[in-house]
Amino acid sequence: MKIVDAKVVVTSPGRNFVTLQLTTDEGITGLGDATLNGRELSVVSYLRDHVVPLLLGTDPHRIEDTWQSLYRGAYWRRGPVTMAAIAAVDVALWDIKAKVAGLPLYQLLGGASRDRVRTYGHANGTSIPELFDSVRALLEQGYQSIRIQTGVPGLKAVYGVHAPGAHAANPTRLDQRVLPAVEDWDTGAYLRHIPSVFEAVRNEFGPDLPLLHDAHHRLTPIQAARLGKSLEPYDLFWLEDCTPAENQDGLRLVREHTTTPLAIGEVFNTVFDYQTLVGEQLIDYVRSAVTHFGGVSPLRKLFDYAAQHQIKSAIHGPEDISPVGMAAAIHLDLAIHNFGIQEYSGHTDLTNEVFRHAYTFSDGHLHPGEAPGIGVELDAELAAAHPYQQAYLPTNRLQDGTVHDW
Ligand code: KDG
Ligand code: MG
Repeated sequence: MKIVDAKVVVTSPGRNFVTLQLTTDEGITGLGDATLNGRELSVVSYLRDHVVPLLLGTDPHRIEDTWQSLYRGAYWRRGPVTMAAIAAVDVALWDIKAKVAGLPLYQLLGGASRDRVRTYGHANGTSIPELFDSVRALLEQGYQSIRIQTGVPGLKAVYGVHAPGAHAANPTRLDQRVLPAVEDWDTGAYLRHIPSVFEAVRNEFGPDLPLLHDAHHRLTPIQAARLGKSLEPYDLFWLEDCTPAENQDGLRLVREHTTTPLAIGEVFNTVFDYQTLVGEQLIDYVRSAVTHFGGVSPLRKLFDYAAQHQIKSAIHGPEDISPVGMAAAIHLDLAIHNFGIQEYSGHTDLTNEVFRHAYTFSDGHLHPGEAPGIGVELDAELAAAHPYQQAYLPTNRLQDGTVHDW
């Protein structure tokens, strides 16, 4: 079997998605997600200009060999653009292999280790009453674990809670340019406010509901240690990205001071980013996405490494992972032993029409479905009717104007 065609499809049914579609000489197609939020076209070029010419004529069954040749052969290793491009190839090849076998991908990964995949959803509110309404809406949708993000008094916009007009999907327009929205930040105000939010949520929803929180890389290790400690009475499922993740050594200090479980890694793209964190058991959950970590093949290896240190999976699953990336994640979630939880925000109806998928959500859980492959079909016409729209993630500044981590 040979790869005879490789298309890179960019579509924006509400937000941008980049998809690689490989076709074999036997007419079998495979899809892979290469979406890198806010930097989408860099991955499109990497794939179209540098990877597609290497793939044409090769055997789609040689997944590991293709992965190694794209990773090692480029000489320039790692980084989000490279690893998103390689991820799309890896997932598209797994999709083809599983379709040839006539099996859903999870069967090729060892079969199901559980009946269904537990998820968490996002509750956001500028105020406590608004946050409670958001939690109630998620509970009605069936979610059984909930991430809590709130506004902070004195700040106009906080990660996960956007003031009207400040959302990433509605960036500020200046002349003809599209510019990122600029949000404001005050670490002291945040640290003083967040424990009272969790106290209020526990008082309202009781002790049993698993609660998560994402600090989005905004704290120093000592600030993160203080936050983890102050949240201990509220028994969090995890505190996520409490400090900029590339400073692996900083997590030792956080770990020494708090028993709040820690989740890290959505911006990581290789196992090397986790060496200290996993090797010294400084975290409890690894957060990388199939889409940004080079695909199913290397993420499976990371999870096996993490398992040796009693660390569980928690694949990144915001709206900017396409249904193709989400499907690949759900197959992996079902198959591995050390599954922790899957982030799941769902997609708009239009996105689900562009990417028709076999995976289903009910009762707070996902299942990948039984369709051969990853179980996603791309509607190319509908995708073409919604072309790329330039968009940026917001940026973040302290009140004196200094740029801060977003
Ligand atoms: O593109 C950036 C988003 O994926 C990120 O802000 C989402 O932190 C995130 C999360 O935990 O889902
Ligand atoms: Mg996050």
